[in-house]
Amino acid sequence: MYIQDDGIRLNAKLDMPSNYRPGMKCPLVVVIHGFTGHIEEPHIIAVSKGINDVGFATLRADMYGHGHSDGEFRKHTLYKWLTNALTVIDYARGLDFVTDLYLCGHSQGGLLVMLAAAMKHDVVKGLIPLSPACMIPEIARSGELLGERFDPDHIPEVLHGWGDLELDGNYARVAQTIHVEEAIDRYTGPVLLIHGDADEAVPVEYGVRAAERYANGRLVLIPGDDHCYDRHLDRVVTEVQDWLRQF
Ligand code: FER
Repeated sequence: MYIQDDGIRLNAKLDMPSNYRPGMKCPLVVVIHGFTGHIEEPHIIAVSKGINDVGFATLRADMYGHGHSDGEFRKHTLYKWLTNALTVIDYARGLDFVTDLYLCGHSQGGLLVMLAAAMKHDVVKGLIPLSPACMIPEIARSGELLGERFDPDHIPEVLHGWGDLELDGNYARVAQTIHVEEAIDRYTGPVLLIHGDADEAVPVEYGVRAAERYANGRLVLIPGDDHCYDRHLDRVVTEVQDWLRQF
């Protein structure tokens, strides 16, 4: 199905709890993928399915320029993703069976849900950033994205890196304006932050620092695991399930 966001179609999948019966009401978790990711990645599916198995619906959505949503990859920015996320959250809140709303996101999607939770702190019951890419704003300001250096005060029209990836320079201009600490301070609800301590894409220190700054944060480190949990995905799913069971 598609969720319309001002003319941009966002590809989304709604999955009901495994024990769902018609007429039942239940909480829902919005689940967002990372940079270059999409809603059918193994770690996104596994986490979503695990959430369904403890009685929560999930709404997975491809953000602008990713998966089967509209928009060009190279033109995506965190602002476009943020307005997408606000639209998806409002869509979820409008579903008649939904009680409480939670947000979960991986990597750039983890950063995104941290920003969205700050903006919607009055309606987001809980937040689950998975290996959140909290360093993006900071490294954009210092002039390094996609593993390549650039002049942060004279951002090129196009950023190149990581093989043949290309990003509009506006990606960096947008990222430079974002202040993660302010977003963290604006969300005081419960937070479960999970990070592999051998993450090759987002240094684990960023996850540790973010979790410690949250007023109500719980940090789970996955020993020896990488950015997409290739070694201990089951452990990640179990941690998410155990945390959600308290609600
Ligand atoms: C970068 C490092 C990490 C970057 C993006 C990411 C655009 C995001 C990673 C992810 O979401 O998995 O330099 O530049």
